[in-house]
Amino acid sequence: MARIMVLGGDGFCGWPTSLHLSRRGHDVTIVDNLSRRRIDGELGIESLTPIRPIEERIAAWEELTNHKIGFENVTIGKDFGALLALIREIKPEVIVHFAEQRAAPYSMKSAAHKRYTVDNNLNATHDVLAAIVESGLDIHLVHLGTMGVYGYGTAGMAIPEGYLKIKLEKPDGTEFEHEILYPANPGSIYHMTKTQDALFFFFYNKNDQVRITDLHQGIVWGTETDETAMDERLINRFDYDGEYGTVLNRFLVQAAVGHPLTVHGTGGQTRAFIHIRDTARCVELAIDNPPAKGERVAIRNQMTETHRLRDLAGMIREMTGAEIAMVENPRKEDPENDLHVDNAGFLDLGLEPTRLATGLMEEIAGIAEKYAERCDKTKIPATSKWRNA
Ligand code: USQ
Repeated sequence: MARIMVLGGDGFCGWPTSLHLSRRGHDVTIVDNLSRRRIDGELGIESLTPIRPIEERIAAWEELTNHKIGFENVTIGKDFGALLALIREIKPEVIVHFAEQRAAPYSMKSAAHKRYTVDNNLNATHDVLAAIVESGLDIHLVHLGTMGVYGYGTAGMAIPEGYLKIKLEKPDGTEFEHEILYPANPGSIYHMTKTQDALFFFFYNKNDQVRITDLHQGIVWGTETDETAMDERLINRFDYDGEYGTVLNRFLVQAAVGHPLTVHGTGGQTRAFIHIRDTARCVELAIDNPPAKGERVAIRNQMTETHRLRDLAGMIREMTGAEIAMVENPRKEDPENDLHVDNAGFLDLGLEPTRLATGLMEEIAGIAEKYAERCDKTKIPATSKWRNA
C-alpha cells in the first residue's frame, strides 16, 4: 500500500477519490487550501448537498472505518516551501493532483477570474513538478486533466489517448513517422491551463524522468460513491449553479425543482461523460499501473460514454416530465459536433462503467429530489459570457 498525497482532496472529485483510496488501505494525506469553499462564499452559493467542514468529514471517516486521513492546509502554487517540506516529511510514492480551479464559466467571468485561474493552475502544477524534482524522490504524479484539451471535433476519427501518429514527407520524398501530443484546442481559459499543464509534464518527464499520468476526464455526473454514501457527514458536494454546475447534474436539479432544462443553443454539442464513482476507480487504476521510470507521460482518456446535450435533455424529460428551454448560448463553441473517443486504456485495465441509462433515476431520486429544498433557483442561470456584449 502506498503513501499518497491528494492535492485538492476537499473538492468534488478529490474528496470521493481520497475516501476510495483510504478504504483500499492507502495512507492518504489531503492537501487543500479550501479555495472551493471560499469561492462558494464569493458567488453566494452552496452545494445542493450539505457538505461538512473538512475536519468533521475526516473525523467521521475515521470513526466509521478506523482509517486515518491526514489534512494539511497549504496553497499549492504559492507556498512552495510548505509543499516541499510536506513532500520531504511524508515521502509519498504517489501524488494525485486535483488542485486547480476547474470551472470554465468561472474562468471566463472577468479579467480577474481569468488571471486567478491561470495563476493558480499553472503555478500549482509547476510547483508540484519542481518540488518532486527538488525532493529527489521517485514519485508518480497522477494529474486530473480534461477531455477539453483536445477540443471536441474530430472529423469522424476517435480522439486517441493523448498522442497522435503523424506521417511527414522528407525532402527526399521518403516518409517519416512520428508521434506528437494531440494538438491542443482549448475552449476556455480553464481548459487552456490544462493544455499548458501538458507541456510542463512533457518537459519534466523528458528532463528529469518524472513519472507522470495525465487523465483527460470528461464531464462528471452523479454525486455519491460507495464511500461517501456510508454516512451523511461524508456526503460529496453537488454544484448546480451557473458557474460550477456541470450540465447533466444541472439538468437533474432543474427537473427536481421544476425549472426548465437550460439547453445552450441548439443542444447539438456532443460531450464525453463519466460517473463520479468511475472517477475514483480510474485514479486507483492509474496508481496501480504507473509508467516505468524513463517512460513518456502516460495519457489516458477518462470517460465512459458520449452524448449530445439535446438527447440528454430529452432523456430527462422522458423520466421526469421536465420542460426544455433552449437558451442563448453564453459560450463560444461549435453549435453541433460529433465526438468519438478512444477509452480502451481503462476498459482494458478492468473499469466497469456506471451507465447513464441505469444510474440516472437513482441520482434523481437519491440526491436531486432529496435536497431540492436547498436549491436557490436564482443561482441557476449561466451568466458568465465568453465574449463582451
Ligand atoms: N451546457 C448547457 N446547459 C447548461 C450548462 C452547460 O447546455 O446549463 C453546455 C455547455 O454550453 C457545454 C456543455 O454543456 O457545451 C458542457 O458544459 P459543462 O459546464 O457541463 O462542462 P465544461 O464547462 O466543459 O467543464 C466540465 C468541468 C471541467 C471538465 C470538463 C470536461 O467543469 O472541470 O474539465 O467538464 S470536458 O467538458 O470534457 O472538457
